[in-house]
Amino acid sequence: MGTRRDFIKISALGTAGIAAAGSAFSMLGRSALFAAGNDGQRSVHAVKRYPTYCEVCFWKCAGWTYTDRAGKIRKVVGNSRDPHCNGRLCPRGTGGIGMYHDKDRLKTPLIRVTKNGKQTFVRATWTEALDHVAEKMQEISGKYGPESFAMFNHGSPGKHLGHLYKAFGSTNITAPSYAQCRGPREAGFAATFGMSVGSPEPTDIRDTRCLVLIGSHLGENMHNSQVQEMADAIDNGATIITVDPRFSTAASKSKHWLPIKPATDMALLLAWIHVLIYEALYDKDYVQRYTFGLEQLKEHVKEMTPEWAYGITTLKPGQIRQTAREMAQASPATIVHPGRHVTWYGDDTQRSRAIAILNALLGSWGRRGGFYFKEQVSVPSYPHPPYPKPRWSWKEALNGKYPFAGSSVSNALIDASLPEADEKYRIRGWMVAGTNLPLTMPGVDSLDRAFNALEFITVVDTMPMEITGYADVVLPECTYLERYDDLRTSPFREPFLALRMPASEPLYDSKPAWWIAKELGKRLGLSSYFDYEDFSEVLDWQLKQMGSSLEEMQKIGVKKFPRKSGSLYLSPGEDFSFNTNTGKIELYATDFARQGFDPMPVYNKHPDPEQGYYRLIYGRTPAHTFSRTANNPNLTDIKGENLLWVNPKVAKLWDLHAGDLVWLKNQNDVTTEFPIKVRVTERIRWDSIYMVHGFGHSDKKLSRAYGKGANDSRLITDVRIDPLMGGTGMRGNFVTFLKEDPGKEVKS
Ligand SMILES: Nc1nc2c(c(=O)[nH]1)N[C@H]1C(S)=C(S)[C@@H](COP(=O)(O)OP(=O)(O)OC[C@H]3O[C@@H](n4cnc5c(=O)[nH]c(N)nc54)[C@H](O)[C@@H]3O)O[C@H]1N2
Ligand SMILES: Nc1nc2c(c(=O)[nH]1)N[C@H]1C(S)=C(S)[C@@H](COP(=O)(O)OP(=O)(O)OC[C@H]3O[C@@H](n4cnc5c(=O)[nH]c(N)nc54)[C@H](O)[C@@H]3O)O[C@H]1N2
Ligand code: SF4
Ligand SMILES: [Mo]
Repeated sequence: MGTRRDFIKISALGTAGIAAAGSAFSMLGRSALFAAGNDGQRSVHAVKRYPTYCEVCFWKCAGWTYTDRAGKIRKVVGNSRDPHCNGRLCPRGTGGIGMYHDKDRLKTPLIRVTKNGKQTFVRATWTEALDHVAEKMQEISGKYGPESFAMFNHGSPGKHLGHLYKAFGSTNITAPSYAQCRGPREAGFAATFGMSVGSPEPTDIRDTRCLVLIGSHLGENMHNSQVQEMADAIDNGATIITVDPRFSTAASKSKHWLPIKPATDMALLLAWIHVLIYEALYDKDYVQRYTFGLEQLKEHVKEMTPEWAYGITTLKPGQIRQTAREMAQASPATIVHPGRHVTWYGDDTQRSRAIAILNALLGSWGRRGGFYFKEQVSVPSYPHPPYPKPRWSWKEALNGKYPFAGSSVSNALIDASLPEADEKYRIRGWMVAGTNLPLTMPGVDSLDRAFNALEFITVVDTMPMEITGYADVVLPECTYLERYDDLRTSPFREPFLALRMPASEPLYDSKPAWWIAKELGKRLGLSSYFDYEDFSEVLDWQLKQMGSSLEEMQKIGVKKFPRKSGSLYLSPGEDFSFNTNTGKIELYATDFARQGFDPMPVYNKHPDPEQGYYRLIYGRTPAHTFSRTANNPNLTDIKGENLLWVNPKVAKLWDLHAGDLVWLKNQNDVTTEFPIKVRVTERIRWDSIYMVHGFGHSDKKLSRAYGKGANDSRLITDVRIDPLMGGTGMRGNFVTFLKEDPGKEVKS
């Protein structure tokens, strides 16, 4: 059993720390870092630029980092060759330099110790910290095997540390971008088209004539090129249809806003399918040629008329019919957007299936203005010995649950870390890199219990975020502007590569993840997996295999490659075999049927709030990414806290006024730690309240974010798990208002 792990606020940093090691300079091999910028020389007189790609969100826009004469990073701008951004970064990308300049950054490695019965962190040298991590990894692996280690990651550091984990013998590597984000749509689209959606989504928005957004709030969700393409599509006269209980930015640009009752989207989708089939508006040639199961689907949605859906969604039947007709009119240049954060109500794979089916009926998959066939550059992997074969992985640990999980399920790995987990597949140690689990994972109870049960936790982060408070060892990574990382290769219309290189030496005593992985590898006897001094050697080797070089990429940042997989779209009458059991687009999902799941999506009623409670919904704001930017000095200037959107009717009932501070209590009596300011607005339905996710930080060391706004994650205690792929439905929670601080007695 692990020992109880107190949450340590890093502000309570022990003073008896060990002196920090010398600067990062010598250990990194500076010459390799600065060998080549624009002109190959680092001049103190010239302003210089270095290629990078953004880490503020996972659109990964490529840009240039500019340094001043003293070598200090001054600005980041977009790379005009890059299709992810077309030369323009979003506010978060531009504000990304705030991550580098933030004085609250993690500065040295930290080790948890107990002093006079109290747990605290002491500063450590890298040698001490890495020796300690490697020793614990060996000790725990000696008892339970390397598979007993799980890694939670998001973003670039996970690539390097994941390689270390696989070399060590564990494939229990997971990211919240699956089961807390896009997993259900990947499973739903794969079951339909035999292809998942992936990131960036292959939505051909620039040429679309009708874009349907179902809770997908582009414009607040700032996925760069998608937002730019949407703006162009609007200019070109495309019809936008937005389904959202809130009048989102996208809704304000829409011809039709459908203010749906939350949690009822499935009824709307089925009614739209009904209209397309029963009014014979679907693409007959495409459906006949490419799909399987139209007859079953027709029978299935027979009674699911707009009138039926009206009683569930509160949307007028005329509006449901009209919007279906407009979608059909514009087809195949119609996109029913798959959304991205789709873990809402626990039946999300089936909702995504309904969206996929609509696209199939409209003939938009593989068509201009619908979805294009994406392609990505395949980067050769740097030579290393084969990975050992683990005795078990997250798949076995699932024990038959979530048969359509195409990627590891973070929440299932947390469950596998609990004392009651099957001993055979129990997780004993974690490494967490680039994910702030206390604000990311719903159901904080399980997370707390896992923290207490684990024998060892290492956290690799750039900031003293909440997750670091649970670590035994904290390893400070330098920011993305100060390091090399893997080449960015993402599926797009054309294959592209982008390079990230350091524009400055790492500030303080921080290090890149590739170096951390390599140094741990050395201590674990895995040096043969890290056969290089500097990561730039790996990149150069890979680039040379592809007919480029590090030198070339340092000059251009982004390189385009010719498409090899054929056309972006299906050609008229083309024979095409989809990667499904039937070789067709499956309106009737044969795999789901085989495993005992509904082969066609079914509407199930979700619970409504009790009297006096409102559904908690949340989303994004253009200037922030989750919690990772909440303390960013450039971005807190734009927006420093989240607000609580309350409908005027509700505000009147509760005597709430704009600017009032309230606390929230959920259906399980869990309350927010900090108050949130009320915003009274007609832009939200009366049955829901809304806030932007990522605020309400509880770590005092985050000097700008501490106590600002409310943390939605804390209130998400009722988690509806998707039985097909394990996604955590987070929108079945209800809250009421408290005008007094519920923690007052405890605090005084
Ligand atoms: N309640 C609620 N929960 C959610 C969501 C929601 O909307 N509401 N959204 C869900 C979705 S869609 C997603 S994708 C996930 C996102 O979940 P996360 O990716 O976990 O999001 P963040 O909270 O931003 O955590 C990022 C962490 O990475 C650290 N970090 C930033 N840059 C670096 C770096 O370069 N190196 C290292 N080592 N660390 C770095 C930050 O300091 C921070 O601790 O959350 C999911 N969870
Ligand atoms: N600026 C910014 N942009 C981001 C991010 C960020 O942190 N900041 N994060 C990125 C990531 S990882 C992701 S996954 C995406 C997420 O972005 P999306 O996939 O667009 O967003 P969601 O969080 O799924 O949806 C939020 C919207 O759903 C609405 N909604 C709530 N309940 C319902 C309902 O029952 N039905 C319907 N139809 N709508 C409902 C909300 O009112 C809100 O407008 O954003 C990405 N882009
Ligand atoms: S969309 Fe914005 S935050 Fe995301 S990668 Fe691009 S510039 Fe960075
Ligand atoms: Mo996400």
